[in-house]
Amino acid sequence: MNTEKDLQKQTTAIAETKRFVLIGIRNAGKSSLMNRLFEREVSIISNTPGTTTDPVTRKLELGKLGAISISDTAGLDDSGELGAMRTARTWENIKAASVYIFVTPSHLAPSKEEITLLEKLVQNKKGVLICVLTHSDKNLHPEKLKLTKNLESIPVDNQTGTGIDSLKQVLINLTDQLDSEITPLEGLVTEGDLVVLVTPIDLAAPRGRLIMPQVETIRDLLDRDCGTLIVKERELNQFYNSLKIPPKLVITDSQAFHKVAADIPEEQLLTSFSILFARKKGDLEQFIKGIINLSNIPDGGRVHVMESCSHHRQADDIGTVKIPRLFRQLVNSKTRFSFSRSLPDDEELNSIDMIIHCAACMINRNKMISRLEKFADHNIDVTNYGLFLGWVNGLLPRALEPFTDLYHEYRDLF
Ligand SMILES: Nc1nc2c(ncn2[C@@H]2O[C@H](COP(=O)(O)OP(=O)(O)OP(=O)(O)O)[C@@H](O)[C@H]2O)c(=O)[nH]1
Ligand code: SF4
Ligand SMILES: [Mg+2]
Repeated sequence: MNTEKDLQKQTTAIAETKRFVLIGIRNAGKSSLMNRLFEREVSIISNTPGTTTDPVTRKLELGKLGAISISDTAGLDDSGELGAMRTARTWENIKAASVYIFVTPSHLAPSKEEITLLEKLVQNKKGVLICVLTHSDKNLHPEKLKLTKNLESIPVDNQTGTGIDSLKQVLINLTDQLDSEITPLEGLVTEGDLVVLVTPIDLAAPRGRLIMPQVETIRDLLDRDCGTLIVKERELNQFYNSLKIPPKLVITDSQAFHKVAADIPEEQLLTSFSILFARKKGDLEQFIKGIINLSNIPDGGRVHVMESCSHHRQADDIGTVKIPRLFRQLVNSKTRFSFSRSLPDDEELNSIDMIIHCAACMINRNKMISRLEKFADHNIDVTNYGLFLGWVNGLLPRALEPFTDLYHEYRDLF
């Protein structure tokens, strides 16, 4: 029989877990450590350097820390063209992680790649850095001691498993240090509130289930002891008018904004799932500034539409069809469009004027924030689907009204 914990482990998506990454040079013992942590064979181990080529990510339930995900990665000293691609993927994993576990063999002098890696990780103040000294049955190399003496270091012997319990305890003790992503309705509702959710069931809706932002929002409302009415946009007016308690908030799919706004009173607080996720996963303020700067797009400028997963595209797909059409109609008819599901490289970013991003429900906040920082480094304005569709439907600043501070700061700029 499944315990409640087992069920939680099975149902927590990797995007919602705190992410840990095992990093180091080839043959440092990363995959051996991964298997020790999971107590089973998750990664392939061999004494041939470069055994792990693609990151391997698995979920693990770790005491009061709850569900975490751990990624085993390719060695950062991999060489050649393929090696560079693997190293780039390892860095993507590092950027998405909250905890970096630097794995290094005790008995060997530090390599130049290890020294560079540690310098970069120490500079990057976002994550927690932990050092695991493998081959702990051998003497610690004096240079390795020098390199790691200021880090929290745990000696581990992967052959016997000595030190693994201490490492797990150190990880569990990080619970209070780790920032967890806010829930969709954090600060927006209180116990006893009624919230109306409008979820169109159209061709784009997956068969027989709801999409992740809707599911997470419903769960959050239940956790907060709120009442929920879930309707399609067609039934909204009828049910809304029969309510005895005025809803605290109406949350709609961005694509139904126009109809929903027409069917509820003007004073009713209204926002979208996508705007809730813009705040949860990224930086709502940066997305608002992106909308305010829409008119800066030059003739012939390039807008890049980015998504975070490979969902099936429909004929009238929001990212590749609707947004470009609306943008050309309402902002600038001469705009060029491009699309991707992964981060464009630096050279490509230099030719992009604006990014419109999906709600990013399938990636974690750290990953989205690292994307946003990259866009800011390249001076690229960015917004998200929900804010863009809110603006298109004349619902900005109204759809920001539930976020009181931002609303007061920006309402006069629309
Ligand atoms: N004696 C000893 N051997 C270890 C230890 N950790 C790993 N090894 C051995 O070192 C070799 C490399 O281990 P892996 O776990 O595959 O190393 P890795 O860091 O994943 O290597 P790549 O995937 O190539 O980057 C294997 O032969 C392991 O059995 C350890 O703590 N002690
Ligand atoms: S990650 Fe983006 S594209 Fe994928 S389902 Fe979520 S919002 Fe849609
Ligand atoms: Mg490996």
